[in-house]
Amino acid sequence: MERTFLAIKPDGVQRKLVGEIIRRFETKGFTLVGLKFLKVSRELAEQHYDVHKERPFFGSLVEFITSAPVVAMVWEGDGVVAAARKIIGATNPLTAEPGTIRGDFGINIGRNLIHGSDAQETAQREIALWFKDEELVNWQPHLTSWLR
Ligand code: 3AN
Repeated sequence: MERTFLAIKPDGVQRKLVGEIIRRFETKGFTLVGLKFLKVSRELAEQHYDVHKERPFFGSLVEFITSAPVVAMVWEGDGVVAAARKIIGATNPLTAEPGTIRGDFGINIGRNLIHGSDAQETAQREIALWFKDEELVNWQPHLTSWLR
């Protein structure tokens, strides 16, 4: 079953948007299989954002993600990687569509509330980086047959 990695960034936690953000994935019908609240180490931040290490904003990105706690999550469901990116919206909250998380709650590209894996391979890499196997729960909600 397809899985994606999502992280509510420090701004989402500070602004008390954790419940609102989780609600959007829950009510859409995806299944939560991993969840933790943590202060990110510099090492984890640098590994997570490795693809951006040559970009001018890499330093501030690492500073920001390590500055305060985040909510790390793994969600499961058919097509969850692409669907979560749609629910999240475009990278720049100013141009993200209304109705998306970033479109509804953000104005600043450096404070865009949530991270979501951009492809299935990235999701596998990020899930393995953030979660141990035993921290992920293999389960199916009983209401599955009403959704699919
Ligand atoms: P997304 O999070 O939509 O996949 P990426 O992967 O292009 O976007 O960028 C990763 C993170 O880097 C973004 N979530 C954002 O916080 C930050 N970022 C991207 N572009 C910029 C930029 N031009 N200035 C500052 N921060 C940026």
